[in-house]
Amino acid sequence: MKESLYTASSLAIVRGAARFEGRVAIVDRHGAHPFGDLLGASSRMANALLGERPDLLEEPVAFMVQPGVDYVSVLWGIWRAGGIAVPLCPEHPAPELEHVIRDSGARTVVFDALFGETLGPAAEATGARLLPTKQAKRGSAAGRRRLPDVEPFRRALILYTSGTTGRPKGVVSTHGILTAQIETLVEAWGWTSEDRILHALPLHHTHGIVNALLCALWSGATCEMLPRFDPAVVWERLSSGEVTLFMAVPTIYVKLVAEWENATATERAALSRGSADLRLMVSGSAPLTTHVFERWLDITGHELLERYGMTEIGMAISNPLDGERRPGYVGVPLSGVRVRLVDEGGQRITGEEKPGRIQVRGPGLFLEYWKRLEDTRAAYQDAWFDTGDEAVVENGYYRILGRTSVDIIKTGGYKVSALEIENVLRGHRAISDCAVVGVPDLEWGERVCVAVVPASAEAEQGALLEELKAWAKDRLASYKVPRDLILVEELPRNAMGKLTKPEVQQMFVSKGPGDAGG
Ligand code: MLC
Ligand code: AMP
Repeated sequence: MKESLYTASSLAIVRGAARFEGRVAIVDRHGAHPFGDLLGASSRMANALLGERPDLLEEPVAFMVQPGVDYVSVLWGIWRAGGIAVPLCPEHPAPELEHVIRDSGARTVVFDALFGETLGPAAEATGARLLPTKQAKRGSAAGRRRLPDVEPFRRALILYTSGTTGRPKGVVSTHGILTAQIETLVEAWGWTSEDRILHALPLHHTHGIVNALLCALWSGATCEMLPRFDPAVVWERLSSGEVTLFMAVPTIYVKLVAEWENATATERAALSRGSADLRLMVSGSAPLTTHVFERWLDITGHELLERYGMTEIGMAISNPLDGERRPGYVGVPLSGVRVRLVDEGGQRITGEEKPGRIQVRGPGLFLEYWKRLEDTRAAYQDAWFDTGDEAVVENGYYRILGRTSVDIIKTGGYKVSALEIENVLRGHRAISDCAVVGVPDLEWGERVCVAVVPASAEAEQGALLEELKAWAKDRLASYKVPRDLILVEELPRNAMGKLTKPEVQQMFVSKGPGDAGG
């Protein structure tokens, strides 16, 4: 009886967890939680979501839950009830949250009580029902029922990601797609139930959800979840001798290097010694500079394993677990993933050393952009997904050259759309026109910067930047907020009248980082 209610599941990841019932799945600020607890909690959660219904039948359910055991219980609870999980970022302002809830069509938002104020306006605007995690954890008044069969082809997850146009789009994966993505990584990076990963990544993106959390759960490993990234805490845990795996974006490694450099000689020695024992450290989501690769090697003795991926495709190209990890390169296609380069006309490029756009095929590719058939179709050439990234193959390894679109910016590992930011900024009364660009930055990869044609000749650069920052923060995720501003009389355009963003980027490069007054 207990078996069928708590552990029997058509979902591979949940079924697999039953094999590890007594092992620790999650370590969070409340302590250690075995897989058996996750099975029980997610079953109750599923019952609470179902109420009298037998199956949520792919109803999207949003959730805003702190990193830790409850996050997984809610995620699995939604899946076990037959719903589609839509994670929300607790740091997003109301308009971003409202967009995700409205666009996904989620009618229920499971939330931790401390996020009540954050969620209030978006829930009110969309009419979504707020279900406290605490209440959902108790299960359903209707009692426990047999949970529905959820086949691999059913939709599982919607992750919101910025594209070149409009607001962020929902990238939909099925259970089968997630399984393919996970199995590829578990095999490539040698995950076992003896692993323990230190998790300090956001839980509304694929890097934190699939690569770090779901791979650990799939393998019967332990996932130690920090409430947020804090360099001192991460160093303390990395050097504890308890962790075997770590995954992060390059900005995190830059911040960890800075933290180490600020420590005393004795502290540095202890941090370096302690972290040398990890089995594997991975970098991805943005380019890792050879400088950071070398610094990390000096400090920890680890050659960071750099890999390349995207929300729509999962991970596609990776340096090897065993074998040469070449700095500045992302390695070779992962098992089961097909990768090709095409030229501007979409023709396949053969042979090495000719740059082209990366296209990908394989069982880990997303199903669709949520309710955007045209966008989904446009993302493919034949059955190949076009990433919009350019690369070249040199001596067998892929090297990423950058994006084809200047309107996509990667900052701190987050992808943001310049056009989305411009649309919001143009709503400010002091702005007549503006151009948002990503400017190379040693810490953030790229910095979001804006050239502004002011509405009034009296506008003052520094004051306007501060005003715009405060204003944008209420409307956009903080990583989309411009960090620097230049006032211009007009934006640079070519003979056709088209905005020339490289020229805007150059203005900021020439000016250098720092305050907006320069
Ligand atoms: C924050 N700040 C920034 C910034 N973000 N400044 C410039 N550019 C940015 N992008 C500023 C804040 O305003 C604040 O300034 C200070 O930095 C600290 O802010 P914070 O929010 O506390 O920063 P921190 O927690 O240190 O965040 C840094 C980070 C975070 C690197 C931990 O950006 C992060 O978690 N990034 C990971 C994103 C990710 O998971 N991407 C994967 C997408 S999936 P002040 O002045 O107020 O102190 C994908 C596919 C794949 O890409 O291949 O994986
Ligand atoms: P996202 O849309 O947030 O999933 O981000 C995916 C994008 O991140 C890719 O299209 C690349 O532009 C970038 N990216 C991921 N990994 C790497 C890497 N190792 N090097 C360079 N860019 C990367």
